Amino acid sequence: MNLELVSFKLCPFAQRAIISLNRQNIDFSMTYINPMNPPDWFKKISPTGQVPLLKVDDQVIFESLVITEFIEEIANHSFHPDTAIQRASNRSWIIFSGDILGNMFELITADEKTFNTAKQSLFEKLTKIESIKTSSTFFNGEQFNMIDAAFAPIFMRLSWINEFTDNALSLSAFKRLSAWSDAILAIKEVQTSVVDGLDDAYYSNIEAREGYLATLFVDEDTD
Ligand SMILES: N[C@@H](CCC(=O)N[C@@H](CS)C(=O)NCC(=O)O)C(=O)O
Repeated sequence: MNLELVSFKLCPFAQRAIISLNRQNIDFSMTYINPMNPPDWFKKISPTGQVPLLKVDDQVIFESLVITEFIEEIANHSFHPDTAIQRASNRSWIIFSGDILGNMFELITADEKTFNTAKQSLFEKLTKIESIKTSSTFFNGEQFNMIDAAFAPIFMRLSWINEFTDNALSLSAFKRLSAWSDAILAIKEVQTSVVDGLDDAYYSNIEAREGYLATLFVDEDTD
């Protein structure tokens, strides 16, 4: 089976699939396209115009949750919990985490007022997750699962934003989420799921959007 993942370099949804593929030791090729000028072949095969897309031989699947579920199904062992109810609950929280990424897209582009609204919405969601997160290392226990891969891009971007600013989105009030974030960001497949220098690209991307967040950057040139 030939797998080709199509994405933008900065796409957090694709990062979930990259982590899952690497964690499962599944061979795939990566094709990055320019979000500002997607090629015609992409427009032809993408029903939504969004990435990630996974080309599987001559078929195309889309939606990161579906792609990561597919990866689970073709892998030799599962990084999803054993029971149907736990798997369903994980999927619910994975979909919820997509809304967190929505808040984060807003945060990086917004003026001060919208930034504060998006931050409040983000922190309300984090509070809900903090309240259901147990003291285990990862979401379901001591094993890194698919749901941990889904949250990895969120924690990675939050940690970058906190580095670029004086902890504008600090997780310190969330003890369990902070420990969970540390555990996820220490995983090799998470660290290698982005191209080198993506933190600098993220910095430049936020700077170029000239929103309120860029004004919070501490005066340190990352170039
Ligand atoms: N629900 C989708 C969201 C994917 C998504 O929002 N992708 C962004 C890039 S990270 C995108 O393609 N944006 C371009 C657009 O919406 O036109 C998933 O989980 O795969």
